[in-house]
Amino acid sequence: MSKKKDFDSMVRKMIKGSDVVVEVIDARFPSLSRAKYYEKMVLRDRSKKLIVAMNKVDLVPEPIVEEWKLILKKERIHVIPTSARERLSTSILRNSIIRAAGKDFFYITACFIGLPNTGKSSLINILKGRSSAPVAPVPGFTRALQVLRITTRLRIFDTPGVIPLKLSLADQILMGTIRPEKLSDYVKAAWALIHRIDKLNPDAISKAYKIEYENPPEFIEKFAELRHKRKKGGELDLDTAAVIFMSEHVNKAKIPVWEDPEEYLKTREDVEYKKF
Ligand SMILES: Nc1nc2c(ncn2[C@@H]2O[C@H](COP(=O)(O)OP(=O)(O)O)[C@@H](O)[C@H]2O)c(=O)[nH]1
Ligand SMILES: [Mg+2]
Repeated sequence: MSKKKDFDSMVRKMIKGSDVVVEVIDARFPSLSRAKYYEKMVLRDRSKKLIVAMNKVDLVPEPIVEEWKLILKKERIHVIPTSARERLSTSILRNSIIRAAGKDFFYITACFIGLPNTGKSSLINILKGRSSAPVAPVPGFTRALQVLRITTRLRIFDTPGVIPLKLSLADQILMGTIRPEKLSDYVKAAWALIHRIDKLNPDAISKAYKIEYENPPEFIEKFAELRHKRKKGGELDLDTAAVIFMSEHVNKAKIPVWEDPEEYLKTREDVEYKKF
């Protein structure tokens, strides 16, 4: 079986065994990072509750977070904006899980699902109170199934991230669901990422790096120069520059970029997340 199929069946099993499913999405990309296919699976089953933690709100201006919260509320999604990094609303999240399960349950089982790198393990670690779920800037680090006892009543499953089929390569790099070093053509991948970010927020890259550019190839060249990345012969080492640029985006969130709620409302379509 392929890795994706393994992950998919594991996630399905965990959803089946849980009373509450917490989907962790990235507050910068609330629509792109939703795994609607699993949301639907949870919402279809009346015995289960869905909570969406919109994590990494520290990376997005508050009014944007508020707009997204309203949009998702209208789509009947119960959203809790959180930041594992700044420990924002993590106790609200814990209480919501317990409340969602209802008072009929003494033991509550919850699972955390979502794309790689959205902060599932980080949030669980905070709920637990000490480091237990491995946290990694490396997407896909959480491999094996992990069950963690949060309180005597609450057990949580941490899951590896599962990537919807329809996500483009540019969106995967954008959201950090793949490791830049694993890509085959660094420079082309970096161009695709720059193009994607330019579409979302045209000034973000030039502001973050203080580099003016007309197009992605020009940016990577100037970035290589800025960072003194050269091959032995003296020519610019664009491959190294491209990997550094992508890694700084994925691991350090160096570029302030997010999905525009207004744009989403204009172009919204019901994206189907297919089974693998
Ligand atoms: N800025 C920011 N980074 C976060 C937040 N939560 C997690 N991260 C970072 O995102 C990366 C992935 O986190 P991890 O918990 O391993 O994600 P998982 O793959 O969903 O389990 C790590 O580098 C974390 O430090 C947050 O609220 N804000
Ligand atoms: Mg994890």
